[in-house]
Amino acid sequence: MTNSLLDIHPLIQAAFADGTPVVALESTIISHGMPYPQNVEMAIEVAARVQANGATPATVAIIGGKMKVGLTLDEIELLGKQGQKVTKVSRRDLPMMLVNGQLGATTVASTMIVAALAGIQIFATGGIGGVHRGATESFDISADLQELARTNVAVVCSGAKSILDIGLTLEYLETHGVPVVGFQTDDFPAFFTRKSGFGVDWRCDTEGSLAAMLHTKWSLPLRGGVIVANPVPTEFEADVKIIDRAVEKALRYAAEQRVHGKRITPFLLTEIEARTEGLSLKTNIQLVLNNAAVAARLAVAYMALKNKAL
Ligand code: PSU
Ligand code: MN
Repeated sequence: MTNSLLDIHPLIQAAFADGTPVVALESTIISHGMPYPQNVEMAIEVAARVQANGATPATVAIIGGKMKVGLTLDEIELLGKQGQKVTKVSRRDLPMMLVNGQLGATTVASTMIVAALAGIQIFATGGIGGVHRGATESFDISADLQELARTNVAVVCSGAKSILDIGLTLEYLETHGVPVVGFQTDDFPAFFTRKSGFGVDWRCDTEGSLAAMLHTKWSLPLRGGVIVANPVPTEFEADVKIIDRAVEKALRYAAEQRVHGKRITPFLLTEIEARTEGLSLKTNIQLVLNNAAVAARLAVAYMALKNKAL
């Protein structure tokens, strides 16, 4: 890859050269998704989980006017410590951030863009952005959904949080041709819990069948991403009532404070975490770890298929 704005860590360049699988990871989850120091511990453990399952982890961030693919421990620590002071970077913010040299954390949307530029097709995170509750009035629809419609990266996640309108989010994805595939489930997960009350379009029970689907989609080629919806393991599932109560209170507080635009998602995440006394954080960390493992095994299976097809 010769894009001069891309800065790929030597370990990831080596993985590319060897033809071994790489999994992209986002950084907004570190800076805006969790408190310090748990965010840094999570980022390090997630990278280790990717490695333990046969792939090289590549955390993405915007640093010094470059799109960095693969971060050092110091860079992860900086993102975690600076927290919400770091600029949250979605598609629309990317060009200016590459000019002004500020420290930026990438969302699902911008991580997909950078991953695709670098040649990485598999990405693990916690939850995606989506259509917000009340979007018929506010028009608040995360740029993550448009990115899924146009960029060839599979996002392994645990669905979407109930801060969003999950039904409308799934409708939007259908309109834009984004397949939503349940991994070993028929239910679209609601992040903290395994079921949202909505189904998935398709179910895959093995990483091999997921890989075959991705390979077929992109061979056609049908452009765009795929959501691999991987529910939190049962033993780490949160109590629906506690989560629902926290979400309702957080939404009311956000409305009172008139929080909107790019601030709303981090605001709600912080409020929910505070209102569940860290309970939600435990679930959050475990589901990301589980997504990292599935994404790594998917990257291994996808690489094997790609090599066979050559
Ligand atoms: N949902 C979560 N945790 C997160 C995010 C969403 O449960 O950390 C972050 C992700 O980076 C996601 C972004 O891409 O928020 C979506 O922000 P917005 O709604 O402003 O597009
Ligand atoms: Mn928004």
